[in-house]
Amino acid sequence: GIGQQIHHQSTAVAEEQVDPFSLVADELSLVTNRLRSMVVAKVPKLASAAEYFFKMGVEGKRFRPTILLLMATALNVPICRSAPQVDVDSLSTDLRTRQQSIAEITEMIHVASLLHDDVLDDADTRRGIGSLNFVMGNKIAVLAGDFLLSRACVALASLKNTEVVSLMATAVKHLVTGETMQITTSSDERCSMEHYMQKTYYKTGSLLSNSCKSIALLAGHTAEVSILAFDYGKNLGLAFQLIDDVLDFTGTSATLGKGSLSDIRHGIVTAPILYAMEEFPQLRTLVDRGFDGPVNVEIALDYL
Ligand code: GRG
Repeated sequence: GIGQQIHHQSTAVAEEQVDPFSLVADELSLVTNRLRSMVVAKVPKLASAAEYFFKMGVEGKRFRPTILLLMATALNVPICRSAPQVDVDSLSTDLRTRQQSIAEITEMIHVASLLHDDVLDDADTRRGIGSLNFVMGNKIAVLAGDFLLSRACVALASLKNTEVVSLMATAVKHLVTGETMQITTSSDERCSMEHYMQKTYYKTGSLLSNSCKSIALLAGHTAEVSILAFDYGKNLGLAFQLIDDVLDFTGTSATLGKGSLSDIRHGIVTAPILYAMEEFPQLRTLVDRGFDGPVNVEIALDYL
């Protein structure tokens, strides 16, 4: 009876096609506006550089803050009967503001990593416009990334929660670790799925897993619930990167906001290549050469 009722209700919701993102659309605008105000700097060049990626129309998908706001909506209720309950009456706007701060911190760390990544890759396009390094030069792009990280640190400190500070600092460490793994690997390592998944967790999974866990901890949930939030973020991050890696082959500059085939052009081995290699071992020779040269890229694409 109850099961059927729940099924009936959930089908009704599915039929209405509620867009989960619309649930937090207003709050997302608030977070975006706060981000713009947080990156104001005294030195004009630094201010305009930092603002560059939070400008109206070039904010990116804001996937991470959206997921974190939805996570807060899902978790700010008592959800586990056997575990100590979250005191709903004590759930104040203060909690929600603190969780919005996690969304802002996460986006600032993410954007800082994009700014540095584009310098490392010498990329000329990001979010459909010129990358900051292309527009203002490498030095300003590196400093703008550092500035965003420092703003994230200040916001993190004001939450006065050492566990959350530690989680978010771990995510930054993992971003740096993942990127280092990507640029320093031997050919054997690059051909292992295990290595790919580890690197992918560091580069994309860790920021989401640790920020999702932070949302749960701020809501006062038990370790058990916060681990579930962590796993959700981790798996979503891994799925996001796997899809991103496929889109690098199938997308266009217009849909990606940057050039396609950028991984293969940089000699980066992603899941589609690893799967294709199982069927076509000849691909290994091209991987060993780092796909250098347009002819090798074309040959590799034939196998995909
Ligand atoms: C300064 C924190 C810091 C790190 C330095 C360069 C570096 C070390 C790490 C780079 C990590 C990196 C670029 C990971 C890829 C993450 C990723 C999936 C980016 C694309 O995210 P989207 O599609 O981008 O959400 P938008 O533009 O929509 O925000």
